[in-house]
Amino acid sequence: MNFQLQHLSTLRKYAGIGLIASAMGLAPAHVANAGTVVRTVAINMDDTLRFDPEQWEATEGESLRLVVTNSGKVRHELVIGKKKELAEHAKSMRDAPKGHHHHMDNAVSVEPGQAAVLNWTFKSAGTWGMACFEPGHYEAGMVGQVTVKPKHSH
Ligand SMILES: [Cu+2]
Repeated sequence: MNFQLQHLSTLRKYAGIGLIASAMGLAPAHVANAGTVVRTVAINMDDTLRFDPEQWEATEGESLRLVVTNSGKVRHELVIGKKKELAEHAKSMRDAPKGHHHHMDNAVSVEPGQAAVLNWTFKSAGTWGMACFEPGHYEAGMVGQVTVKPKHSH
């Protein structure tokens, strides 16, 4: 096994742990309490051009605090949107590569070795995506998926 493969399999292992931690993080939402429950989700980005976890789950309307860490040596970003919106954004960036700047509440750009927080609430259930639009990263597969479950009605 060469180093690259070994490194990737280690990352997969961590991704699994991340998913378990993420599922466990759902527990406080079931505690009856006044006030808003905010769930923290840790997401790592690195120069293998992957998000860790690559897939996670959320609930419609849930208040999330995404702690996004860049453990790589180049800048990465996390942009959240519906898959179609992300694909359209990727296309518009290829058409106008100099237009790479976000001033949106669904994106956070993180310098190497830094972490940033994105407060986010999924407004509808369904399949959402994560993407990095640093040049070439989306095309190289720096994308992820968030499955958003409908809010329970009481
Ligand atoms: Cu990236």
